[in-house]
Amino acid sequence: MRKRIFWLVAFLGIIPFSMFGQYMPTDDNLQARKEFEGFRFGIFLHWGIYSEYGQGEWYLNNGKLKQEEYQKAASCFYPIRFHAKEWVRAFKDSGAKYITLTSRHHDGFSMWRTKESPYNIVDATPFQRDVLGELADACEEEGIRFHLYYSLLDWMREDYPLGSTGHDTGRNLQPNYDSYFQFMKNQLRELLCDYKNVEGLWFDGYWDHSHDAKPFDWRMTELYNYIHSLKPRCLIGNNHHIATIEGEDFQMFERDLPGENTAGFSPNQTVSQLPLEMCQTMNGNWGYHVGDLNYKSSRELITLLVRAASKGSNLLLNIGPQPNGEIPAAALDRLKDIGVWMRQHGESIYGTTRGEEYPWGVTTRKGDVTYLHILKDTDAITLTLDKKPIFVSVPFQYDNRRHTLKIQNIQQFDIIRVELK
Ligand code: FHN
Repeated sequence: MRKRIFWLVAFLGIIPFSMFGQYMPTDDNLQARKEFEGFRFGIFLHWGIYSEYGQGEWYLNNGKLKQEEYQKAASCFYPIRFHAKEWVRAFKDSGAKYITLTSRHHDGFSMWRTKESPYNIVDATPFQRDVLGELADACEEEGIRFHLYYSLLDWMREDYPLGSTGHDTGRNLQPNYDSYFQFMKNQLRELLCDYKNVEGLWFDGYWDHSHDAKPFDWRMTELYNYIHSLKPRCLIGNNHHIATIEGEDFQMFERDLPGENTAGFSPNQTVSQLPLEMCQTMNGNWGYHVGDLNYKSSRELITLLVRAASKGSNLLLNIGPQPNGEIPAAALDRLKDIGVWMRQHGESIYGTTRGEEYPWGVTTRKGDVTYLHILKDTDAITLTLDKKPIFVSVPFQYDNRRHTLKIQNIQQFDIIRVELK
């Protein structure tokens, strides 16, 4: 009987669904998701003491370095050319609407003034400046949304239970997930409470325990609940390469468009109804790599942005800033080109919903408007529409009987606006 009354009350909506252990995003959170979805373009920043080695952010692991040697890089981290405002203005001019900065990567180095570890940018470097705080302020001033990357795995801490990476750093392992979990909670509280404009958290490293003989319990839902209790509108995403976990607010895909698996990270990743984001590097590395000048062209990056939007996804485009505090010139050039394009064609990207893929390219949508992005070399296209067009931005023919729209004399990279009745 008691059970029946419980279900009746629940059915009438008197008991919040959270009592069933299900995450109920607040209105604020849903609004933040909607805005995030509309942004379509963000900048990912992998910056830390690893940048000094110029070998990418995995150098501690890949170089089989001992932690005492590796962390000496902190004592000479002095990015004399770092100007948060200049960075953020360059990102804003590119048309990006948010940034995601590595607050702490797998090497465990914190890019803010944390009380939880002396291994941080203020206490361990001669620079002594809270670069995360400076970037947070610059974003606030420029109206750019501020998100943070946070590594769940740690190659330095003794209490982190060893996973599949970071075996050679020479630490005296004393695995204790309770203590490590508390450390993460304390750090995340600092990030959310001391920096008021942190609107999103991007977790990474979950996969470090995917091959454990005994399944590892990261206690993600507990962590997510804690974060949402501190800041209900904070958007949480996790680069775990699996289906979304209860409590997440957006879903990300590494080096692949949602539903694709060319990079091999997403064989089991189904596409959810949450806002989507794909991340990709401008060259081949996330962190600064002195030997990697293999940058994708501006045209390739714009095409990726268009294809992401057509899948209903944001593009989080990565840059690995240099140890001297400069954004690599090749990255700045591409940002400028993307900015020029976005100023002209941004309406076909921002605030759009997913479209379709065709042999000649893709579409994006906004209400009754469809944008045709011609991505391949084509002379003419024919498209079947479900409604009659009332406006097409180029000369066209419409067959009323077959409901087909024919457009000729087109060129690669044209964007055609089609408005339906
Ligand atoms: O190991 C990290 C890597 O360094 C980088 O941060 C990327 C970004 O998506 N995520 C991890 C690899 O999956």
